[in-house]
Amino acid sequence: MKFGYFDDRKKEYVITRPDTPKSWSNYLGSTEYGAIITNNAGGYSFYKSAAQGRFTRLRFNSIPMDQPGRYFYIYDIDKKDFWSASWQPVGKPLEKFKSECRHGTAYTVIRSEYDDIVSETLYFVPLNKNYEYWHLKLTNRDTEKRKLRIFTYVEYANNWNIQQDMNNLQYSQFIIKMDVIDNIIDHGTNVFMPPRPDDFQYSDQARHTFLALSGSKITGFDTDREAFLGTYGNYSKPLALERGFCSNSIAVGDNGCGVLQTDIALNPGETKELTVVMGIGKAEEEGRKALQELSHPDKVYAEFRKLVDYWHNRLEGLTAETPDELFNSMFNTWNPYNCMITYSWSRAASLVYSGERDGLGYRDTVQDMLGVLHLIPDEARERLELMITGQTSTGGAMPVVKPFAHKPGCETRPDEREYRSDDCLWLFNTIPAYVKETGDVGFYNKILPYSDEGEDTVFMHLKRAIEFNLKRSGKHGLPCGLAADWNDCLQLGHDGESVFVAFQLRYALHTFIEISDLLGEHSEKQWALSHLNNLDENIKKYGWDGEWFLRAYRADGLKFGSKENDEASIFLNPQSWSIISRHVNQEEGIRIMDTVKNRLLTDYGLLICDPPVENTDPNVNKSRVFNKGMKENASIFNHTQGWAVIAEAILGRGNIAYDYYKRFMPARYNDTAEIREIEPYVYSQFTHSKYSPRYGASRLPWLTGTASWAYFAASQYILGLQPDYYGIKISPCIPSYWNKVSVKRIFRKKLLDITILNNNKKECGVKQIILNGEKIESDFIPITKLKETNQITVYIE
Ligand code: IFM
Repeated sequence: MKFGYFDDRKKEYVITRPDTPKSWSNYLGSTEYGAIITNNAGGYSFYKSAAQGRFTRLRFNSIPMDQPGRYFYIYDIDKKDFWSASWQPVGKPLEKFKSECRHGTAYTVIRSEYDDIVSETLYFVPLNKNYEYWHLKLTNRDTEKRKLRIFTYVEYANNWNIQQDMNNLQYSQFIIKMDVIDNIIDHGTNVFMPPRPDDFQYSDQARHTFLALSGSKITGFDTDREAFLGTYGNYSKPLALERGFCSNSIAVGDNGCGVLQTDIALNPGETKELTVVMGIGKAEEEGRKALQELSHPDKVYAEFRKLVDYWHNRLEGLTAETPDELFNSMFNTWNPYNCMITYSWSRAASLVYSGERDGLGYRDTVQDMLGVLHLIPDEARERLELMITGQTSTGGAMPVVKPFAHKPGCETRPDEREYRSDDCLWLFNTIPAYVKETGDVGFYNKILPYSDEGEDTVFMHLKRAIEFNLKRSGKHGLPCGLAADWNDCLQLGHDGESVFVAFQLRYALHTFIEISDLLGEHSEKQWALSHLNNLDENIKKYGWDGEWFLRAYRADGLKFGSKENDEASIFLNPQSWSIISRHVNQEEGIRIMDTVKNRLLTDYGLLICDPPVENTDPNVNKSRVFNKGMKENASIFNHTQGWAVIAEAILGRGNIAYDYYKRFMPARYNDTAEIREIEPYVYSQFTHSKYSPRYGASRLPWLTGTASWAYFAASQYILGLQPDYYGIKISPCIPSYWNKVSVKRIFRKKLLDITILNNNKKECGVKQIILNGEKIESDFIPITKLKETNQITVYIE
């Protein structure tokens, strides 16, 4: 069943009916001022942090999943009927209420029609502002004049700290103080306390937000939640709407809300517009200023245009036209946009990440960056430096880095038991990718502090990451498991050993050798080479299980991911990474990936492991806490799918690589949205596998490492565009039935207009490249040969 479609020209996903199987959401704003909005106008807003800067409420895990939000209630004064400008929360019968939601790049438009009144609400955060607009346009399609009364609604947090607001009611219900100053609502918490601008995390300081309305005269207000909704009312039936007017309540203590009431009369065919502005600061200061900036509706449209141009220009940096339209929708808009949102909010703000996490998880963040480097290289460099300074002088990483609180050189070093074995090794994927994208080779020599003490060049930071894992190697000479090794559930113990991390370490050594060559660091190269040879020996001796690679060892020798295990006897990651790390040769790789196909493939992608864990001691594999077929317990864990695509592409099997890519591509499920349930335009953490009664349903949309790896796999391996230090390699690995692909890529400010021709229906192998009329001898184009604009034709064998 279909609930919407991709409008590629506008870069929008259009939801044509509002009763989607789950709330389908979008994000507004920036890393300064962020917001979530759903197709029914549910959601919440936050400043800097979704955990400690949350100033509006959403009640998590409720029915519906997305309430409350940013609502307009519309009341017909003569008929005494009311509805909302989004289908929910009032929820009029769908035979009478028509609604369409357009989720775009950092904006959402909800258009509805009920009883001859058309409403269209545009929600967005203007660029570089700490406030959001809700712009409402009302049109009367009736033959009679209509007298309408409009009410805004937002519910405020009592404390910007989500935990305090949601749980510590005996305290938080007594610190809110609402006010209305010059018709602007002031939402204050802890207002008698001094503000502490340099200590964002301190929750008991004075904070203010404002809510103002422009374009229509205010005729009433409510700031006390119960006064508006009624003690026994609810969002679908607020007391004030049943009565027809507000009570001008001022909440001091208990719970606050932002309701401004305004009357609008519309002649037949007439349209009127009004704008709400809600943001950070005091009503009489920032509120007044924001209102002044909103002199005319044209101002809103001008800001909106700027926002759309900003986002669309960003996304223009890499686009493709392939024979698969759904690939194009994902690749040109939704996947990079998904990467940007994940980069911005890590795992902290969604309808399921409810703010209990804060800051940037080390491994997740470093991986997330892979998806945005080409879009925002300067911003990404800053973030990369932040993460590098989250590495301690031991070479290991702080598990979480908080951008608003991080003090390099002064952070407490984590306890040995807290280090994850894989964290710093992700730097070997992201740092070279940054340097190759930008050509900023000097970055390797940049000196950055460690989180606790000391400093080093980026090159030496990388060396220390390797040393960290070498030093923490176990009995078999493989890296220790430590607190976790990407898979949070395997209980390897500190001294257990991870074969997956061994492949990461191999990848790190291999990459370090490449960088040493680049920098002319010969002794470092020799150092890395001897460790690489040693590691290869150990992997060969102890990592192989006969038909596939083991997943790990516990310190007492217990194996994970072995034919000796009745459950979870094979894991996907060590197989794909044996190829990514170049440990195995082509022939071995093909054998391994054939085994993967036989053992792990399902309709919706590859299982993370098989069979599921049902009897294994949870002290060995904690994924047993999950029902089988979910999360780390034999689900289709989407984060891992990109690695399998990359592995197949390295092996040159374009048909299989693309088949795997498509199986977890969200857009593929647009027509069966009732099965996938979540948004068909964004990636998710996992899909229920055949072991679950919900086979095919996906969960945890938006904030996931799946986004960056899917994008990286598509751009660097399927389309085969691999930036390098002194040029770019173009080596596609595509399905044989793709005869022509066009790609536009901005690379170091130069436009590459690429046509890939596959007349012989092959899967890979570049026969010839013609660059601006000149024949290139290999699949590598040196930067020196590139002009401002370049016509490139790539002929597949
Ligand atoms: O690698 C982790 C990630 O850090 C958080 N989500 C689950 C993944 C696998 O356990």
